[in-house]
Amino acid sequence: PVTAQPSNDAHTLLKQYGCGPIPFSGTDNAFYERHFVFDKVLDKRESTARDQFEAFARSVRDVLSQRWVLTEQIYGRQNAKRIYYVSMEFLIGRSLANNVTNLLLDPLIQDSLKQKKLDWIELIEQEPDAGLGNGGLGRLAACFLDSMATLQLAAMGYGLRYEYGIFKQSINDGWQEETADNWLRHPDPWEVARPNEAVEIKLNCSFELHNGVLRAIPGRPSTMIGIPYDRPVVGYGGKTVNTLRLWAASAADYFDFREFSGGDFVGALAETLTAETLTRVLYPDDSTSFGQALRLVQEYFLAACSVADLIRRFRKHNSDWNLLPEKVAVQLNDTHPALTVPELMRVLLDEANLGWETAWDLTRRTLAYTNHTLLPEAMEKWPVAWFELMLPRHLQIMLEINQRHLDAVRTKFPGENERCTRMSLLEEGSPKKLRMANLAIVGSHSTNGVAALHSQLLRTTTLKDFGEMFPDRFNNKTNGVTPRRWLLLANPALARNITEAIGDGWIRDLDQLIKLKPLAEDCAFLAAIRKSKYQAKSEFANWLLRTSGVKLDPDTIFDSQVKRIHEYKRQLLNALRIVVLYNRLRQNPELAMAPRTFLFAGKAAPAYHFAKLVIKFINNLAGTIEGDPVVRGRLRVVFLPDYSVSMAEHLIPATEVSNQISTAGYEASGTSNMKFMMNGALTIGTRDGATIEMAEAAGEENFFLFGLTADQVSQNRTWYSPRWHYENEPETRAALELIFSNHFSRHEPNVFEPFRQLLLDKGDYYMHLADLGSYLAADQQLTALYKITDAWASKAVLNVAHAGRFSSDRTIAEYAADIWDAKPCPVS
Ligand code: T68
Repeated sequence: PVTAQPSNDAHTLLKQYGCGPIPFSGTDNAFYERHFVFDKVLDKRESTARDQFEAFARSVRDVLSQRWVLTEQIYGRQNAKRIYYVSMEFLIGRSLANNVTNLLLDPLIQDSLKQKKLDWIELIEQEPDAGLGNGGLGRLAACFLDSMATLQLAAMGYGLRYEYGIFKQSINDGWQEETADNWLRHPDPWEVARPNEAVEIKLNCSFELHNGVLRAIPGRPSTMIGIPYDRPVVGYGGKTVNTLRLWAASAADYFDFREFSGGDFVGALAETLTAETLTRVLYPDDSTSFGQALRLVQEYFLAACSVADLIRRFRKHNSDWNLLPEKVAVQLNDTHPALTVPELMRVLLDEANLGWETAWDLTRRTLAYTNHTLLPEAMEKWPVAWFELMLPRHLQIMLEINQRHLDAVRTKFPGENERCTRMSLLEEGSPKKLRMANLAIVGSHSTNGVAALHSQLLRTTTLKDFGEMFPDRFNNKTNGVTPRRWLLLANPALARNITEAIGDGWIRDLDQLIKLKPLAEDCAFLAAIRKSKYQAKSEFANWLLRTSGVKLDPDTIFDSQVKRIHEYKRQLLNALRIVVLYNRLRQNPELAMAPRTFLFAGKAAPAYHFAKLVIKFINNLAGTIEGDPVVRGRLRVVFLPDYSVSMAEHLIPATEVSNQISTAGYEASGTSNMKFMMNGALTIGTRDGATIEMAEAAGEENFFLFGLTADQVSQNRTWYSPRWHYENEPETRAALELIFSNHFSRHEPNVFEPFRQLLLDKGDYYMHLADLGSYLAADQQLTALYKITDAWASKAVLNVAHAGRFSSDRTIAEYAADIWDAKPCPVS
């Protein structure tokens, strides 16, 4: 008979295998070294820098794992109200340093690095940026995750696990080129695949890929599988570890096998291809809606996976469907996940078997919607025919929603047919389309804009009819950014100044920065602030030299504009300012002018030709100035390729002048403006988005505001004549003439002719020329102030002191109180 081993022999039994240098547990080696042996089956001496990063990140993940499990347990046990932030984009960047900071592991890590002779910088640079977003909207979602975890909310992010994030940008001969961002080439140490929690998503058609083009096959229903990949979101202090759940699409196995056994090999393969193609790549267009079918399927996939998952979790702890709005709040990040409305209705009607009235009431009270733009080209509209093909049940539900909605409109505004046409979810025309913004407003209890001006314009102009129909639904939540990543981590020198002066309470409560206010008159503190700025400039210059070979002079003013390239953001206006300054020096080489470095970075959507031409112009401007002995060393223009979260973490702390120069009324909020402010840059900008509120907080005397107001921009523009500026402002004219004379394009004559058309012939829609004069005047004041070093530093301190309001903790606290009705659920 087989006798069981006595249990104390288990140890002896295992011991014979413990033949290497790393014990299974219990020693210091078990923290880091074990990952080479046990995860990778690798001799540490053979490891690459990448292996070392993975092992280190795994060690940090080990530290947080049990709290991660505990967090979910506590939420379950307390049956806490869950917050779901649903977004097609999460622009996370790197996680290693951020997790170490939020876990308060810095001292331990420093020791461990020394002991193991590891270079921290080299280690963290092994991690690719998780670039799962285009710009502000995606980065906001990432800041919100940090704040929700820090504020101990039982929150979760839902998004897509794109295999390729935002494209990599390189510059060739001045032009933008795009390559794929294969960020998951190496195994990602943070993510945890949870195939056991996979969900099934059904479509009423199948797809085939033909030469890279997606073709729908009607009448052949298909099933996709959504597999969750979880990433930890560590709140500051490390108590709460929330989850970002990203869905990956794969083909349903059983469906494949059925096809295989039927002998339809090609059909089965196509099915596999399409399902997996679905989460392959992020759409690289910001502020436009391109209306591609694959994008709509992505959006539905996100909505359907997330609804299935949150309903399963809700049902685990609650049997009464009526509790849904008390236990669940879903925030839709723009209209991209708006199909959550009909999907939740479908579940409540067809799976929970509730009646329409109940289902509708629960849906509306559970969902809330954030709008991020007033640009008409960004408003999503999808052909009705696509829903007929793919999602007929959802179409039926949306048509029923529309009918009831229009009945209500007619009751409130009898006889106003035009109003009904405008407010309908359906846009007549060919093809007939569904308006996702209207769906999101009607299907939720809250619609918010992202800065005071934006919210007001939404309610009174773009969504006026809805503002009148549902006045209580509209509200404002001014954006914010996380001070952990954007100050504590990115700018250690300034963070140290602040902590030495007022303690470290600001890290969780950014309003405490106001305690710095009296120090704006303290010479010693001003000197310290100047010193930390110089240090950040030097570090940025070193980083740039090391990573790209470009050399910067930290004794020049660092003046930055970093953001997606878009006409309304007016990078071209900034370039015109530089051409004017250049002309001044050419005409008068003796002119006293503070030496300056103008930094630009940002990506253009691959199909946005005008934006790409602006990049080309900035690069040619940089080259021409570099080659001109009259201005060399005094003016410098640098376009930094491939802007990313990580680049921003280096550049923002080093910046002294922040350019926020959109045409007033067009930038919903802006968020880099806030990061610059908390890092002690002074802002030169228009009265747009959240910049208005920043200037209000700090006092306009500490800002360099210029240009037309949103009111002036929006009134009928017949008064505006760009030609008038060309004919009557000598500097404007000289700058344009210089461009049109091919001074910046000697080898590519007339390449910048489209600027003439845009600025002079086609009416200059974004009013560059209207604001150029006042921009230059503000610029003059700014450089005059720069010479008085204490006065400059004093304004910088006042800016930092009043940046507290722009913490995403404040924003999230407002969402929690006003929209979600959610309280903290501490994990102790
Ligand atoms: C930005 N929007 C706003 N959109 O432009 C910016 N759009 O003012 C604001 O601060 C920020 O949102 C956060 O509220 C975007 O970034 C997109 O990226 C986008 C992506 C896909 C489709 C449309």
